[in-house]
Amino acid sequence: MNQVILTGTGLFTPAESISNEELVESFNGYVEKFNNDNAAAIEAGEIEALAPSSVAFIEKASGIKSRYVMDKAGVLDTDIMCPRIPERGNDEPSLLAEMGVNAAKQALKEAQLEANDIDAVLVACANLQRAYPAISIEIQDLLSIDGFAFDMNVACSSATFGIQTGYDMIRSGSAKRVMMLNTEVCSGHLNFRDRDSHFIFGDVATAVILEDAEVAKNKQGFEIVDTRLVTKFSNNIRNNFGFLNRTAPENRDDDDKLFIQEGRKVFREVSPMVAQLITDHLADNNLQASGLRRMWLHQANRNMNDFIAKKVLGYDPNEDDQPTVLDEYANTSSAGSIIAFHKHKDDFKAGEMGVICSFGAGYSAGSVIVRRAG
Ligand code: CO8
Repeated sequence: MNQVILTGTGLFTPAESISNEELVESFNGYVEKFNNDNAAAIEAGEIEALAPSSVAFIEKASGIKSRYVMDKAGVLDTDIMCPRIPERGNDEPSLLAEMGVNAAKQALKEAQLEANDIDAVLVACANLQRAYPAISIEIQDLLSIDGFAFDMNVACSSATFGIQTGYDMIRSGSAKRVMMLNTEVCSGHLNFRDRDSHFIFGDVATAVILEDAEVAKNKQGFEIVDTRLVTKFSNNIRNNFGFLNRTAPENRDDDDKLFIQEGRKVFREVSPMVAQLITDHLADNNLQASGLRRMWLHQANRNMNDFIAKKVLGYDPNEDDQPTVLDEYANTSSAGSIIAFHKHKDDFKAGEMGVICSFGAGYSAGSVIVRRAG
């Protein structure tokens, strides 16, 4: 089997950011208007009054303080509460492809490669903007890459599933150099009128380059020691958006055509599942948790990550053990663990080890053990 090395990462961060204060002010403006407009029906007990959101709740329950978005004005406008992103012509680069190319260029630079050195492109994300042609094939075209490309969706776990797919392709010899991208406009699938979830997500794109170690130019990358994936069906995180929606027009705009979840249940069920996955994965590789320099966890919830890291490491983790980026970026679905890795990997010394771990809808979770080369 060929040895695989991760030689570059890239991050595209949107220009606009929304603070919790701004988001809550907008949400509460909508609530006030809704309750005023429906005062008689609320008084008569026909509909329930909406409750306001709170900055203190959001920060305590999730750790999120702000999120980047592709369109701030549309999200904050109480008459719209959705990003407004004008449709582009078929001859123009699509939004996701453009974001992906931005992240890709940064990753290529770190890997010391030109785009045409790559022979496979994977887009692995939760929110693909169209059915076909694949966003990855469009990115392949925009970067003039030969070879092949395909999209895959494993919701928030897509990055580790994408890394394992690239790793397997390189190990088996079907590709030498794989670019894996996570392009997320989560704001397009978020119900900004839902108090339980309006604060959760943000937009971003990340990129990772995987190479056969024999051809890698950047010798300071991270060797992929092993990968492991797990899935278990659950309806607790669900989005029923899809091509069959038009066949039932009476339900086409219902809330379940956007992100919905039973957040408490997700927290309770997924946290132990992920801790067990990492613990078993380390043990099966004859590794101890004490040998880990860092864990780059999926960025959904601060308390969830503290629980998982404590369970694996056996002590309360600090920011160096388990860095947080969700305070600034919120939950960016598939990209979260890769943002954390991108921003917090350069201080690693040769031989030091870490785990990249993502988890989310499906349920799905993935663990990637890496060791700094060089
Ligand atoms: N402001 C004030 N109070 C609130 C608010 C609010 N905004 N929202 C809820 N409350 C209240 C509730 O009404 C409740 O009140 P009471 O106790 O009186 O009933 C109280 O606060 C507590 O509510 P919860 O139990 O819901 O709060 P939690 O402490 O569980 O926190 C979280 C909610 C933050 C959502 C938490 O449960 C969580 O983070 N869970 C894990 C979620 C998670 O990791 N999900 C993974 C999703 S990622 C994925 O895979 C999907 C990918 C698809 C991407 C789609 C892009 C859009």
